[in-house]
Amino acid sequence: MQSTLQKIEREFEAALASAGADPKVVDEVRVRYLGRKGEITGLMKQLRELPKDQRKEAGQAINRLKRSVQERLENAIAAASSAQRDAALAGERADVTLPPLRPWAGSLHPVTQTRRELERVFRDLGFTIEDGPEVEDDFHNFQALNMPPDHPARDATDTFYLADGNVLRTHTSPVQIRTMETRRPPIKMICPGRVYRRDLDATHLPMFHQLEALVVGEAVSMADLKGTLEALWTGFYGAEIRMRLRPGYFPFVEPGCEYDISCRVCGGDGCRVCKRSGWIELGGAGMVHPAVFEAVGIDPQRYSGFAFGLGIDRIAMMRHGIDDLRLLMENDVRFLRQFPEQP
Ligand code: FA5
Repeated sequence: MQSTLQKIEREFEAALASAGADPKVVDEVRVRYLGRKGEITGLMKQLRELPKDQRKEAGQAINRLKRSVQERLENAIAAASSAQRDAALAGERADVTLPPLRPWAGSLHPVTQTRRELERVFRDLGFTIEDGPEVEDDFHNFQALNMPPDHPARDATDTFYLADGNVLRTHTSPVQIRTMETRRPPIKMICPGRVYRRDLDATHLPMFHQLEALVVGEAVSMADLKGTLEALWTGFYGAEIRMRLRPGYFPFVEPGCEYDISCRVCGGDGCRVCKRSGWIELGGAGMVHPAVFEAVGIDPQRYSGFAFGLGIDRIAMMRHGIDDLRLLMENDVRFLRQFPEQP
């Protein structure tokens, strides 16, 4: 029996040594020696076959071997699992010198960027910024702007009518009326905002953005209008920009005009963007019509004023070289990420 025990012990030691630090193999060794059908467990069963006088001594020897094997297995299992944990931790070690992943920060919509830039120029010129409702009544959107119900100019803008007779405002000009109803001259204000028309193609949106400017005071003249427009566009685009006025008709101004700036793409020589003319049309303008002053109770004998409007989306389009306005309202982030200017 003694030599059998020595042989098992030697084999166990060899098996444990070759298991190394692999917890799975160490456990296989445990099963082979101490499992239900293991070699040391089997020795206990063989005790019964020994002569009675040898059983006690052999039993004690087997138990000694069993305890020693158990102890060495526990140590080996602990060492193997701590080696495994160390290896896992080494694999997960963070390199604190690596640059951090930058989260993608949102940015302002190109129309908002353009609106804010325009507002900055107007603030520098001393204008206040006003607001008005997008659902407007007929009086403010049309009548007070010298467009009575049968006026043909109403057909020029395709209007969204609401069931209660109100409209989605077709321009920002009604804010001129609302401002003059509540404030007396001198007035020097702008109103940027959303407007709506039944339009949709590459240069026309059903919802777009306009900016209205109104200046009212004593002896305000057409020269003031031209000077203000020049200050605005050179402030916005730079000193090399040239501007011109052309006659134009809007019922709420007299005289009325449209204004162009020299094409920024070709510098005025003529190209595809300006349709070979060298000029880009930006909006309408003119001297406030006496009928408008009368509608809001301002004396047209004493006061005069000018107003102009512009399309913010069209300016954003030119500024960023966008060839289809519809891209601006689709809100596809792949498009918007190309204009990453931060607030
Ligand atoms: C007007 O709306 C006048 N209220 C402007 C005005 C104000 C004239 C004060 C005189 C005094 P108009 O319909 O031309 O004018 O529009 C002004 C600008 O809005 C246009 O030059 C263009 O840049 C822009 N615009 C017009 N329709 C659309 C549209 N569907 N989508 C995008 N931009 C548009």
